[in-house]
Amino acid sequence: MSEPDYLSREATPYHVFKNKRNFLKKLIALGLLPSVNGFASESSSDSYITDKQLVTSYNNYYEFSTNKKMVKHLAQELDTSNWSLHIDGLVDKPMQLSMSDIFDMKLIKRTYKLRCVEGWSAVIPWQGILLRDLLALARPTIKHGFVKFSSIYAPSVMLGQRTNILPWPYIEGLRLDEAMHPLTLLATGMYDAPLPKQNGAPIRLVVPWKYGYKSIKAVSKITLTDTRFESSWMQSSPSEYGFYANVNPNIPHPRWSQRREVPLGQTKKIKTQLFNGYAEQVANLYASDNINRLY
Ligand SMILES: Nc1nc2c(c(=O)[nH]1)N[C@H]1C(S)=C(S)[C@@H](COP(=O)(O)O)O[C@H]1N2
Ligand SMILES: [Mo]
Repeated sequence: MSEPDYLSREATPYHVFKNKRNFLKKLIALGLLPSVNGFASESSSDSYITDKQLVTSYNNYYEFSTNKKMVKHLAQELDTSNWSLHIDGLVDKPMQLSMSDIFDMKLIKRTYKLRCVEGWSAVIPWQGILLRDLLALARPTIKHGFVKFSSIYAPSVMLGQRTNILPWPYIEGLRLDEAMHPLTLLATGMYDAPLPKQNGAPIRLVVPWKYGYKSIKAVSKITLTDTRFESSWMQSSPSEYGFYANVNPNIPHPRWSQRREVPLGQTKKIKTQLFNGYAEQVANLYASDNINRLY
């Protein structure tokens, strides 16, 4: 990935953002809007939801293009009807689920900040299911281990998959305890609507304390395993992208600092927080690890 141009063209001038923020604050005070929940230690000035228009038109989705603004046009070609999500590996009940099976599960809403390793972030209201609820259905036979996620492989429409910019399909992974954490979502929607194709329809992972590349789009397979494996980004750039990829302002990317980030739609950088602001909820996962080594 490359460091971005900090969104110069689509950035909202700061005074526009400020007025909007004050307006939202008034609505919240009047009880007309819920306050943003889900990120514990963000200051209230950062707790605003990013414009849907920005979140749906500035996308990383290398299967389609490395040009963030082209993705929303190209991604419409993917046929997401008749989707099946396979769960296999070290489980009692391997299964193949349709999207209607998923929609029969308990759907929840969560507003999370997504922090891309490139240095931008967005606050997004998601809908979806808890990954732990899905894994419980398949009944893992291991207590410790790893969960491997694969995106769909469809080079006839995913033109990026005809290039070797990344090994395909896009693979990501979590440790089993991270996958079972109650913050970890499989999202089927955003902004109270079905997930747009450019954002990973029909179903994508959302892990808010990790860099955005862990939040794999268009998931078609979930495999439980007792051995760690390499994600697509680890295979393509092992010195730049790790398995854990926890948001950590103290560990610079080899080519840029991770101390700050630009919220989409703003021009002013804000401080990047350890675990993207979710330390209170997730730090215990890493109690026995050196988090400044864990990457
Ligand atoms: N399959 C797949 N998933 C992916 C990517 C990708 O290229 N392919 N990019 C990742 C990166 S780098 C980021 S920052 C987020 C962006 O999600 P968004 O477009 O919904 O904001 O998706 C992640 N998931
Ligand atoms: Mo990213």
